[in-house]
Amino acid sequence: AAAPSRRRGAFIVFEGLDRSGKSTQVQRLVDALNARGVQTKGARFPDRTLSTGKMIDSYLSQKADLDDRAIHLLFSANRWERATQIVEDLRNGVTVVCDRYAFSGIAFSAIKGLSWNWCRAPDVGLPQPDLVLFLRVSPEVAQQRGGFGQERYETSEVQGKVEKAFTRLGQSVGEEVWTEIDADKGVDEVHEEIVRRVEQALGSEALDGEVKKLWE
Ligand code: FDM
Ligand code: MG
Repeated sequence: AAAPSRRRGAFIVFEGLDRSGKSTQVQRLVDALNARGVQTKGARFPDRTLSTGKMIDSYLSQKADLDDRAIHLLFSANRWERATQIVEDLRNGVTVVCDRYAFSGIAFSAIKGLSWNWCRAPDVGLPQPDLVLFLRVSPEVAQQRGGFGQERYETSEVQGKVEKAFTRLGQSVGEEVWTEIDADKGVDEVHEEIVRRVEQALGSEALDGEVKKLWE
């Protein structure tokens, strides 16, 4: 007799600009899902604890300079360092909620003038998210939430360009995966909206099948 089928976990990715509330919402979602018995783990990229993450951290904190292509490949390698673990968790029925992914990778590099295809290539074949929640915050609300920090990319010029790149990326994965959330609203309201969207994803037939590969 065939083994009883068990649904895999969902791979849920958050993307968004600085001050969009990503980290807060990732934590809220992980807690809410675990509280209702959906076994869930959080993840984030860049993962600064990995070996590639140390170099990325020096670059972001402006302690080191790196060629645009070199840092791009490090960000991608940082995801590949974790990819096997993510797939294993999903297969074991664990839902993974991730703060940033390959979409940030492409957006932040493409705005430097690197070609779209070149930027996408190293991430082709990574685990494909079942759902991407793009937290869209207006510049006015982001401003009210506090000023920029000291890291690279934390300027309104970069954030404006990255926002345009994200919009284009959403079109490349399709609206059944990419969902925009109005992140100007309060934390609780945004959380409720996210939970509604995640419930749909958790009910999807896709979780009866294998984890797909991104852009393949
Ligand atoms: N970032 C993040 C990239 O440039 N490429 C990537 O692949 C990823 C995942 O790193 F400015 C940028 C986006 C952001 C910076 O991210 C650090 P956090 O979320 O603030 O740690
Ligand atoms: Mg940051």
